[in-house]
Amino acid sequence: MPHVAPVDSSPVCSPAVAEALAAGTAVVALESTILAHGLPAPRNRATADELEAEVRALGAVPATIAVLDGRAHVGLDARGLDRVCTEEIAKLSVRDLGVAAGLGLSGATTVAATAHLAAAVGIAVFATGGLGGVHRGARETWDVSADLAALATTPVLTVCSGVKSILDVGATLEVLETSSVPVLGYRTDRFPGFYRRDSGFAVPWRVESPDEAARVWAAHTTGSGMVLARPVPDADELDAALHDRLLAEGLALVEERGVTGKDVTPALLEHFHTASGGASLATNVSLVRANARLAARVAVALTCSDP
Ligand code: PSU
Ligand code: MN
Repeated sequence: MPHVAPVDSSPVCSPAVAEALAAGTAVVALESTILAHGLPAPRNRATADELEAEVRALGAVPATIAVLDGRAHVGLDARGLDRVCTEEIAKLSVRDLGVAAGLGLSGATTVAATAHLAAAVGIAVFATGGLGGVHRGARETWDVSADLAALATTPVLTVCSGVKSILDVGATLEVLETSSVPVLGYRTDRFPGFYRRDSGFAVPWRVESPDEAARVWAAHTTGSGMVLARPVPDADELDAALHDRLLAEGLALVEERGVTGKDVTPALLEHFHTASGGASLATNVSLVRANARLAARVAVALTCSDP
């Protein structure tokens, strides 16, 4: 006899997303940690709307993903977006989804958790800002984002602007290779470094169009995810000297305050945003919007290539 009432932890799709999936219309998953823990209020709420509008304008349906009161939602309404952007909610990676469901908690989903939930309902394309990865000093701290493990086992194409230089970029690319996750540069040979167009590392492959990316994704059948890395638009790249100063300060701050674990990324982001007088925020919003557009174009190309 079970002593515990069953908990329904399956994700629920919004009517628009459910309809699009049933009809085979293009759908793009959007992440919520970037809204709840990556961007300050009230800019986060405006960005949430802008991202969804970018996707819709290109003929795809946006599906922002988060957990509300224990239930994973794929596609949020205005009220859901309000909650993600204003409430003090948890940051949920894949391992936390069952905890949130069991305890009835709300939380924003990371790249890992968003990709997991997207794949669970049959969404193949996902747009975000930056991936989590191998942190500097991981040799001692073992701090390697669960985003990398999720990409290894979750068949979702993630459109992003690479990883921040707050991470060990070379080690992150090595783990992606070990995990059999292909990395494609979008019209670039260089792996982007989020605020900067070039992280200093090369990408193994390059595609020139959404169509080419869609063809590669359609031919990728090994079960892992794929990264489509699009650098921030030229005009919005953060100044190199400013970037290097913020990075050095941010890393020192985290060390000094003893910030660890899942609080490291939000703490560094907040330092960038406050200490750059809004410049890093403009870069951040610009690149996520560009990634949402590219993801929408790839999702649409994928529906056109369906037999
Ligand atoms: N990198 C960014 N912005 C972000 C994140 C990463 O440039 O907002 C967020 C994403 O949600 C990512 C998560 O999935 O941080 C990774 O966190 P951690 O390093 O704790 O795994
Ligand atoms: Mn971590």
